[in-house]
Order: sequence, then structure tokens, then C-alpha cells
Amino acid sequence: MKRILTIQDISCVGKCSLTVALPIISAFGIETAVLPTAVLSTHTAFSGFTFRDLTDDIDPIAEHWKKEKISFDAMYTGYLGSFKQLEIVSKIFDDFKTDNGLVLVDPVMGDNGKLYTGFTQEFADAMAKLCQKADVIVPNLTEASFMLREPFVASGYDEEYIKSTLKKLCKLGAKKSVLTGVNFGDGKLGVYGYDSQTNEYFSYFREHLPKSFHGTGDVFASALLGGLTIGKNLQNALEIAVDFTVESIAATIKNANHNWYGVDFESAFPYLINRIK
Ligand code: PXL
Repeated sequence: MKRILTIQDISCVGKCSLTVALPIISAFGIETAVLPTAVLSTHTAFSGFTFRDLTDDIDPIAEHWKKEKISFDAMYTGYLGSFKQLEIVSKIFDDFKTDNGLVLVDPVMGDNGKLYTGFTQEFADAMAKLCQKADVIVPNLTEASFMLREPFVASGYDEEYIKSTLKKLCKLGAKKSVLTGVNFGDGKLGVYGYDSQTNEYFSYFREHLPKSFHGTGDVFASALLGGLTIGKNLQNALEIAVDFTVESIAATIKNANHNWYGVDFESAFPYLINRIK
């Protein structure tokens, strides 16, 4: 069985980061090891959340794994909370990277043109450095604009703009870049990818649903890595991940009692399992 390591926070309530990555990657039939970077009572869109930083525990955990000769077929980082964590994670990539191992960095930092609480431009610069070590990065347009130090363009852009942004993202050092939340104003929303090694572009769009929810980036990234790890090519893995995310959002909208803070990806598992079997 393939084994993935995912490094991100536990937001106890909020349907994001580890509470999303663990079930979704497991659903692909992949063993999912976790390295929690912090424990929050909720994600940061709630007010008054608690935050227990686990930075000091990360090195001893990694050292133990080294002694046990534990290895991973892929490593995946999401929300990281401090400069020190970026440094430690960068070292973990070096220490645990194998010849065929895949490193996916989701530079979780913001959305809709704004950084989440606690992040700064300097953090985005440091995250851009971590992206050098990634095989695949999956920023949204907000995260891309901060990492490239370019103005955020909310709408009205064209395909050439997206393609040149993807090339610039790969120049940060990642082999493949995928931009999420791409919208050419035609009622569709999707993702656009670029492989700098083959000079190929990839894209996949679905109908733009009327509501957006927290945590969909984590749902998408987890499903993308699941698909890549079970051997799907980038185009197929993007399609599976987008479709699963859309199914999750549609299930949430259909549930009249849905919460405001995350998507009902759990309701879309039958779809996912059927899709990948
Ligand atoms: O979904 C990304 C995410 C992960 N972890 C924490 C967050 C967020 C988004 O706000 O606050 C703690």
C-alpha cells in the first residue's frame, strides 16, 4: 500500500486541513500518515479560536521516523503557521524525499485577494521558497499573486494571463503548477495546470456553483494527490479532484442544514469511490 505524509494543522472543528486530507487520501486506498503542525479549536475564519503551536514536536517526530526507516511515496503540505515551520518542513522534504517520491505543496495563505489572519507578504515570500522543492504546487490566484509579488486580478483576465502566471510559478522552482479558482467570466470555474518539463498545459472546468465554501482548496489538493498517487496522469487527476470538489459543494448546497464553515465532502465519498474503482 502506498503511504503519504501530510503536514498541516488540525483544526478540530472546521472541515479543513487534516480533518479533510486524512479521510480523502485514505478513501483512495492510500495509507495516510500525519504530522500535525498546530492544534486549533477551529479554523481561522471563526473568531476567538485557540492555537497550540506544535513546531517543537516536529523534529523529534521526524527523527523517530528516520530511526524506524519509515519512508513515504508522497509528501503533502497545506496550512503552515510560521517561518520556522517552513524551514523544518523544507528539511523534512530533503530528509524523506525518495527517487520516485512526489512532493505537493499547497501554499495555503489566502483567498479572494486577501491573506488569511496571521499571514504577511514576507511569509508568502518564504512560502515561495518552499515551493522550489515541490513537484506540484496548487495555489489559488490570491496565493499566486502574493508569491509572485504581483497585483491580484479578480476577474477579466484571459487564458494568456493564466498561462504566463503558471510559467512564472514554475520559475519559482516547482516542476508543475496548478492554479485553482480560474474563471474566464463564462459561468465556469476550474483549474489550469502547467508542466514545465514537458511544456504542456492542462485545464478542467465545471459550472460555477452559486456559493463558495471554506476548505474546498484542501478537498481539491487532497483528491489531486490521491489521484496522482494511485497512478492517474495530471489531466485525469485534475478532473477527478475538480469533480469530487464540485460534488462536495453540490451536496452541501443540497443540505438545507449545512454549516457555514466547510463542505459536506463526506456525502460525496460514494461518488469518489465509484469514480476511482
Ligand atoms: O483551509 C485552509 C485552512 C487550513 N487551516 C487553517 C485555516 C485554513 C483557512 O482558513 O484557517 C487553520
